[in-house]
Amino acid sequence: MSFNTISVIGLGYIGLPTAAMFASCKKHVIGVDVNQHAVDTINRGEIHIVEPDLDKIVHTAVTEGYLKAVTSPEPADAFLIAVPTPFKNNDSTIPEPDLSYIRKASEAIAPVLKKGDLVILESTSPVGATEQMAEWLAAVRPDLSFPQNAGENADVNVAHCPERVLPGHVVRELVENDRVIGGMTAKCSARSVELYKTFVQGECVITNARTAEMAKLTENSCRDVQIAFANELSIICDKLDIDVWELISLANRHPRINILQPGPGVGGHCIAVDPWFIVARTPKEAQLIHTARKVNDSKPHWVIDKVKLAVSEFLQENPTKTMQEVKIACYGLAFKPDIDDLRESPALNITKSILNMHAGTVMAIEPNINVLPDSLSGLELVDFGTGNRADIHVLLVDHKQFKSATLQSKYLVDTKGIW
Ligand code: SAJ
Repeated sequence: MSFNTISVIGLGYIGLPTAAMFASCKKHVIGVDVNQHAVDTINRGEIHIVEPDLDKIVHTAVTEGYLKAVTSPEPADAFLIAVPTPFKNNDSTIPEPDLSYIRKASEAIAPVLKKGDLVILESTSPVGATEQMAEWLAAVRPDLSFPQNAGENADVNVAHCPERVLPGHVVRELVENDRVIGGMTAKCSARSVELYKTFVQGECVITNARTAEMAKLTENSCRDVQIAFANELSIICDKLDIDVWELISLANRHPRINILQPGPGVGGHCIAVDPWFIVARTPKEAQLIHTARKVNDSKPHWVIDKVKLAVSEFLQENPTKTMQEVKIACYGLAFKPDIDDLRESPALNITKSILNMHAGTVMAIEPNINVLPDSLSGLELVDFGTGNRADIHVLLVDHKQFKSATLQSKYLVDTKGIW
């Protein structure tokens, strides 16, 4: 049976591009989101997120009638769940995954499920979440059979197929990346491959649901551990008066060494979050992964201490100046270079801390945004030339505009090593 109508639950950074890709292949796509503003925006043929090339694809899909957005699920042949999996809001030292969005989404689609449907969990999830989702579906629909009880004969097939696309390159990577397909049975996997082959040109590699869940967590934990290694090196080198950037470029000349780049900390929704899903599940065993998280989370504090030191050195060497007269410029607010995404950004958090602790003027230079978020009231958004006239300079993101500029100052905290 082919897939004529596909429903995507959660129209955010992953769900919307995925829905748009299916629609661009002339599939009828029903996007579902609880956010009325997002639904209205999409139905006008516009987008509510920033992702290169996505606006045109969504506009065409909506205009041609292949994509529509709604707030409550309608029948379809396949359902892809792409909702957030944040942390639970408790005081635990190890943050625990919150599956309530997945639960709500599965309980919302359950009433419209029919025999032959496929349900795919795309959200990054702790090991066991797909089996849990199948239980939630079965609890609402005792009249249908599911893989956990009926195996290959299930009425509804269930799989985990994690998204692995890089923000800023989503449209290309959705098509080109290999896809891990973790069906609860072989038939669930085969049906999922058939679905993704609508637009995926990469290889669809089959495994089981638990391994697929762990594969996604492993990829992001691997990157987190590697960045932690670079961040720890930068702190060691600072103490030993060695240029960490030169050191890494020398070490990387070894044919089997590829050290990543230090920075102000690790941001975004993925690398700084997903390793906790492993640590929360296996706290005794996940020692290295846990330590890497702590190393990366502590890097912003180290940067702030460096800024404090630069301010006190400046005041010592300029005794006529008062603290109120010292101007600090922070270069970059986004969570990584050449994007406008400020969510979970170490650069933003460091700038906020500097703003809170410093009595004088704090300026931000962020070429990718025009308006500052409300939480930064008191901060001045200025151009590069104005920032240049500050007393203390804090480079937080290696945006291309900063890389092509030069800045020389005795009072420079350069977390990306470009000046
Ligand atoms: N960073 C460094 N040093 C580096 C590389 C990155 O400090 O050498 C920092 C960045 O500045 C940023 C953070 O790490 O703050 C994360 O950036 P990123 O580019 O490594 O990753 P994300 O969060 O944009 O996307 C990741 C990707 N995962 C991997 O590369 C293994 C992407 O493929 C995933 O789909 C995405 O997470 C996700 O959704 O899980």
